[in-house]
Amino acid sequence: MRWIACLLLALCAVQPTHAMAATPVQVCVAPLANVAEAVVAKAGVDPAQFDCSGNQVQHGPGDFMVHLKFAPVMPEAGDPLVLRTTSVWQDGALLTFRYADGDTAQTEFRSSHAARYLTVGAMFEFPVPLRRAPLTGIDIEARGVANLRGIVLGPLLMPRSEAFSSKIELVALYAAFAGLALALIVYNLALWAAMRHRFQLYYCAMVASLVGYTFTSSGMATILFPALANNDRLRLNYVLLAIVAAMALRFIRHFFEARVCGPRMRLAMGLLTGLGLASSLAFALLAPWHIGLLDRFYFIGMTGVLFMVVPVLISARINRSRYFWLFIVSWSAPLATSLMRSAYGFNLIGYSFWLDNGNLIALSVEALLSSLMITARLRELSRERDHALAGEQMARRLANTDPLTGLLNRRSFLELAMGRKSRQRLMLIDIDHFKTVNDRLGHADGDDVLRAVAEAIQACRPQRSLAVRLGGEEFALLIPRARFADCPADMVLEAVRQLSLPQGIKVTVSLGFADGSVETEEDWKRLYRLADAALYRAKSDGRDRACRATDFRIAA
Ligand code: GH3
Ligand code: MG
Ligand code: MG
Repeated sequence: MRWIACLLLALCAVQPTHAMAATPVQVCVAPLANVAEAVVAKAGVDPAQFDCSGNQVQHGPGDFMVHLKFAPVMPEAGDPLVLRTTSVWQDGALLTFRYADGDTAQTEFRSSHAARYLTVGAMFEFPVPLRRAPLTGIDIEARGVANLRGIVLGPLLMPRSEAFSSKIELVALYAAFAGLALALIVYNLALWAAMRHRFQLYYCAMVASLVGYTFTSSGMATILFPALANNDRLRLNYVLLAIVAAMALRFIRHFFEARVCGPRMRLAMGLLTGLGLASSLAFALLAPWHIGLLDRFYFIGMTGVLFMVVPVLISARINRSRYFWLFIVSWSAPLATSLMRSAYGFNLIGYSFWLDNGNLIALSVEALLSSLMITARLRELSRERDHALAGEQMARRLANTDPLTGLLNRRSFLELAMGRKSRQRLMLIDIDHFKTVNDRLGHADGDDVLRAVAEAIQACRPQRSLAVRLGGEEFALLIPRARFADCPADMVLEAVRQLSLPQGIKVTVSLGFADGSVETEEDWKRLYRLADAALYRAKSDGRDRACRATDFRIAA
């Protein structure tokens, strides 16, 4: 969390370094019908007929005369001026540039041939023709204007060199975003291949549609495909952004645990997604017919999709979702920008370039934070896995060993022993008079004696041999033939005699051994019977000794 806080602070500290040397421009508008043609043509506009309040939207759709007011400006030699405005829905415009000496120049623009003037960032960039006198004003006769957010939005008068360097910055921004989006898609597809979480696919679909939206909303679509009229590019914007929102909602639904989004919530999500997509399609197919209403309908749908996040988050909190905070932290930036866009859609806040392109930055912040979160989550998972592995190993060891002595228990000993074809030696080892030991020392110290004897037997155990506590105070060694010489019976007897035990007592063991294979259950039973008989013999011969089964005849 500390690292994330540092990163966010660093991001906030990054400010655009590019200072625009643009001339401040005031926009005055009037419906074209109100402006006498003669006035426009000869002497420029009559200020009395124009609304310079900046509230352009109140005039609704239609044809307009726009007067751009600024202090007279003379371009430097070799660096002519350009006029930049943000692209809006309109059929066309006739720009009249007015100069101090009364000279004028005109530029005609049509939405269907917008590629000529459209530049990266979806801005119209009109070169200002060079004249000897300073530029004093620009009149724009705009026709078929939807006026959803304004008639002439964000006009800037700047030297061409300035416009060029801001274009380079934008290209860098879009290129960085494209790289990030590609990386996100590849990374999430790879994660999906490994983890098969459905939300990873929706995340990829969301990023891909956001790339599509950026392609159209940045103007790139028209720049690369000049046949695409500017108004049609705007239609695509609506549809692609609705798809982004639909995919985001799908992602959110599957991102949280299934209990977070119940059937009613899922139904509401489906309906809102449908409404969002339907409203975008209605706009794309029907505009400019009732374009203001269609636009309003669209923003209502999209805001509905956005606000669906609220009940989801409440439910995630109530249902104690593990991903609640992860979502809040990484998605706050995209949600905040979407909220701003909704406010802009309802004309509650004014236009800003970053409103249009804020989602790129927001997605970058989201990706960065999500990656850190995923790293933290993976670390947690790998720790959980290590714990589980250690637990499993421990459980296996506990299941296979005798808890008191740590030797094999009878079950695992038989599992390991069975199937040994070659000749084996089975030594049965029984502590002498152990009952007396228990009586003298008590059960707890008796246990210590058992542990000490087990350690002595373990120390004598040759390689590839098995040492087992068969039960009570009876132990066994199973030694392969090649190792017989490494473990003579006397060695075991002596090792037990040498033990230093509680209260300085001494114990001895009796040992009976027999040789044979343990390929089958029958073999085992036979070998055990022989060794047990030998043990019995060792006990009856006086204990603290070893006896070999072949040394005497056993009754069958
Ligand atoms: P022998 O020399 O004939 O083998 O005599 P013994 O007393 O060793 O033989 P017996 O089989 O009569 O007694 C075994 C004793 O071992 C009885 C039981 O209380 C004790 N014992 C069995 N399991 C444990 C255990 O886990 N801990 C302790 N402290 N004693 C045990
Ligand atoms: Mg005994
Ligand atoms: Mg016994």
